[in-house]
Amino acid sequence: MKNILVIGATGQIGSELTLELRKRYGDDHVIAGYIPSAMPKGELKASGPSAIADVTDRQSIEVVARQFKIDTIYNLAALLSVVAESRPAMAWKIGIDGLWNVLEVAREYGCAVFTPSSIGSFGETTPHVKTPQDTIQRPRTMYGVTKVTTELLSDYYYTRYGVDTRAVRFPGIISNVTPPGGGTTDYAVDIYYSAVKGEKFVCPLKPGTYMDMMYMPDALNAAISLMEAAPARLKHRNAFNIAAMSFDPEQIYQEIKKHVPNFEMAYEVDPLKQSIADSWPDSLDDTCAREEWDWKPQYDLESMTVDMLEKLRAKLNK
Ligand code: AKB
Repeated sequence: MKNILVIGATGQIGSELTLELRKRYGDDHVIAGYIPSAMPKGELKASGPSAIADVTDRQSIEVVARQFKIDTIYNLAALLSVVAESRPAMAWKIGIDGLWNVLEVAREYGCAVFTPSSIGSFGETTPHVKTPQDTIQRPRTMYGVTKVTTELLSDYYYTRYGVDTRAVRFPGIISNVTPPGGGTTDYAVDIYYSAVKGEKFVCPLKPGTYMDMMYMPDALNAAISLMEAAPARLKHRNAFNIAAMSFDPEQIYQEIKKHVPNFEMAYEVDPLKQSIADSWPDSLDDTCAREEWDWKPQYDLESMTVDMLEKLRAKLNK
């Protein structure tokens, strides 16, 4: 039986990943790692063990690894793209110095490590349509710089020390549980909240801005399936392109309008978000993930929209 530590367990992905891992591996085998300013609450707190695991403090990770005999770490600590531009030093400290700490503990205690990269690891000079697995990565954002470095450092620990590092490049993740914070793709979550609350949505990106997106159940499945994949099949490790859907603001708006006919949207472009989005791919080619570990998403824009609206209506009592 595995013993898993999720670092960043109270964040957008961590909060749902921890519960999904507990379902699959047993509540007591999945530790929710948190920092004191973001303590676990509710089901996350009640359903299993939690412990302080701060990436910027190697000892805190080491203590948890030793105490709970951890063999797998999901390291989700990061500042998202927009907030990283206003706090670049902190983005580096968490994303890279923090990763270094995680990898050193993994090396010492024999843990496998999943540290996600992102579509943000690409830049203007990357081919934007059906972006290949192996291609140009010259991002100009601090988020992108940390994500490319994450991929390289994770590969380095695998080839140099044999640490079992694996990762995907997450697209924008859409969920109805914990809201994201400070990302370029956040609009695709916020738009559903506005629709369900009966509010007009003000979109920070121009029509025609295509980006890859994914519904949370697929994102969780991707992370767990990759960590369970037979190592002999993996030609790539850090990090796999994965794709489920690509749309622009107009398409998601029209899809929601099928269910909320009075829903209104206006555009008020945020120049920083727009420039980041323009530098990211319109769509990814995920052939390698499909071939090497049988990646296959379940949700498209249509089925995700039905589920998002239903779950959010229940959550917000609408
Ligand atoms: C962001 O928008 O910063 C993230 C991402 C795509 O990595 N959601």
